[in-house]
Amino acid sequence: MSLIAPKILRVLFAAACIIHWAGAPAVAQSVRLDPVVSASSATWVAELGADTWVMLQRGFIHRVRDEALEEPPILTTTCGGAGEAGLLGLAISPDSTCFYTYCTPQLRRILVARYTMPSQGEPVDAATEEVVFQFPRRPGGGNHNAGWIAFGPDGYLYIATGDNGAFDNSQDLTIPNGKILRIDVSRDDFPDDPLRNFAIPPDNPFADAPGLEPTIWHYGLRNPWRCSFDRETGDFWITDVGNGLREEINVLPAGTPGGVNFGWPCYEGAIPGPFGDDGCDPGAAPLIDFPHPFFRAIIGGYVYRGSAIPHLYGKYIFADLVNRIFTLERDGDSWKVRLLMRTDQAIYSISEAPDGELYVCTSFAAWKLVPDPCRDSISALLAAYGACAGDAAYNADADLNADGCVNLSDLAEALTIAPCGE
Ligand SMILES: [Ca+2]
Ligand SMILES: [Ca+2]
Ligand SMILES: [Ca+2]
Repeated sequence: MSLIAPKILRVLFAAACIIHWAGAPAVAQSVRLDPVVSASSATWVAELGADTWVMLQRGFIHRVRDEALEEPPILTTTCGGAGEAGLLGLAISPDSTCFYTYCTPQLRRILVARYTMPSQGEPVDAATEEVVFQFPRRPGGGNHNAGWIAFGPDGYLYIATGDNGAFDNSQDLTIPNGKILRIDVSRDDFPDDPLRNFAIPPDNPFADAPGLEPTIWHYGLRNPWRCSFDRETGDFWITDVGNGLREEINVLPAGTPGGVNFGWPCYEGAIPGPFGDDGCDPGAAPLIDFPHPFFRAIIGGYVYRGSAIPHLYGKYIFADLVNRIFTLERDGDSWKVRLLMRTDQAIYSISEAPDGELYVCTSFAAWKLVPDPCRDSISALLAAYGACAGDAAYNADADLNADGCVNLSDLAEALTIAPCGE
């Protein structure tokens, strides 16, 4: 992997301004991706106090130091991989005393492991690793491993698993593959089973169903690679990567009971699945689905609850693998999708900082989504160009040198605003 100077990356990723405005208050409208670190195949960025961690698919977690991956890694695991396998998910416990990883050892198993949180600046003590849940990958190929894990508002650990390339797994309620799982990591209901070290929440839909997999919360998913809880409302956003026709976004209002069937493989998005839909449980229709080839693989994100980019507040931010980030917002009874920006690297993952700001992992770097005041200033300047005080088009916010007219001298001022002037 070549190290690309952050400044060059910044130019490569100059964001598209999505809304032109004139005479509007100075509210951040434009965004860009600010480089955090060059890193190939990063799958997650986590912020822990003053530390930033970047998790790599090939099995490592590094701290970021001076805009580089600090060596050695703070954690080296034996379950790195490539393609859709490897170290895929990371969750911090609500009390920040430990963290959890999701990975695919030798492509034979799915492993959720727990580690004690290190002190700031210290490496992870690998000897603290504990198996939380380990179960077989199903035969079918190396793909569709999903891998998102997070604690829900109810304190339970949610685990998104894929169908492992064998479609029928998703409707098979005796196995944990192709599902959203939900477990209580504070207790062990299986003292005789070293591969199940958790308890079953009593309201899991199959908690007491003989022969069925009690960890299942929802099912009928193909490859729910990235999901999230809205930190303000508790709504549960689940994206499912499609087969060859549709990419889908689902949302469940907070408090929705378990047992939702998302339809795969009877349905791919809102249309019949690869074997048709005869005799299928209609299940839950997606909130929205996107056809191929307009979309390639959906990368689920978050409802933005940060403060740096006010106009994104409350909008769901998500991506397509092939180079675009979008917003989704409610518009009366329907939902409106807008292009937020394009990138020139594949987008792998979006993660959320404790303050609600968002990180984005692409093929060769990790980034933070930030406002772009330079682009906002230039947009305002163009809209008011040539206007002087008293003219209808005049905008004092665009008159950056406050001489009463918006002209080239203001452009010179605008170019001193970060990041234009860097
Ligand atoms: Ca056990
Ligand atoms: Ca579905
Ligand atoms: Ca001026």
